[in-house]
Amino acid sequence: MQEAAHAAGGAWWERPPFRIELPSGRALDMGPRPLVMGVLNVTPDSFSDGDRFFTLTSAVRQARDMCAEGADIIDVGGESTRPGSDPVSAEEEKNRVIPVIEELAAEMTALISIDTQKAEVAEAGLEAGAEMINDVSALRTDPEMAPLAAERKVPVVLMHMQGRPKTMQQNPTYGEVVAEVAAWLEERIQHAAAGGIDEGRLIVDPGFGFGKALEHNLELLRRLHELHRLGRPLMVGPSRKSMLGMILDLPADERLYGTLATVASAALSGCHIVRVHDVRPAVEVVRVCEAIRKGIEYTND
Ligand code: 9MG
Repeated sequence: MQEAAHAAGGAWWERPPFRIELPSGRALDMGPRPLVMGVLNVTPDSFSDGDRFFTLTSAVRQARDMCAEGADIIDVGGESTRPGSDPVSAEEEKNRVIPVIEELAAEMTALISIDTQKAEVAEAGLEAGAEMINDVSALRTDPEMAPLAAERKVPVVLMHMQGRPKTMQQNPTYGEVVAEVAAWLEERIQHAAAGGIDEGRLIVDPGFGFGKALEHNLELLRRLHELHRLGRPLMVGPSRKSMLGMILDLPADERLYGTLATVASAALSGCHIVRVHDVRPAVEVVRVCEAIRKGIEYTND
């Protein structure tokens, strides 16, 4: 009965369980509750005063804080994907993220994810200790990404984006946004599988804010459970995004409460991973959502 409900798009509160084994022997266990992924942007506008050591120590400190607050995964990225942003070279991206990943891998129990669209950066990240790839281009930017992920047998996040970061917010257009995002993600799943990646290692993400107007983001969030039909774990990254700024008329650093409303909605819709800047509040929201979903006996999962 439950399976039939998922096949039909799922009852909105259900979360189909998934477990992805990692080459290290660990596993991403996405059954009991949504995992919380902390955002670690190692970009000039996030820490740097021009001094690489300052950036490294600040980034490592922030990652430690996020782990202490309960992050399950730290997503380390060295290239901004904000609307209007320009790409950076693989060399520069590696210079930013690899020293950070090396430090974190030596001391951290949280899983490290590398947020990049470039196989060269992903490979260096995996060598440095990352165990997961978050590719916002869903393997479209670099043809070497699929063979790398296939060979390394790591989980890969395939995120939906209409257009490219430089221009994606200029005039996003959809007929039926949920159906189109689902069909696009299905095509990327097939592409990844054809490239040799085990389907069981794929995670899908509707890509809030990536080539979407406010109405598209809201509809995707409201109908998130329908993406369970894809048969893969669902990740979301609504944290501090402009959709919240549009609703609340607040700058990015004042969108915490708005972010938490979206985290609660996604958690109650059965999503598997929430990508956030503010880890502790998200961990608390997720725990309360689980208590609502399952009852008090499950709150310590
Ligand atoms: C890197 N990055 C920024 N926003 C994101 C989102 O919504 N999802 C994923 N997977 N990555 C994101």
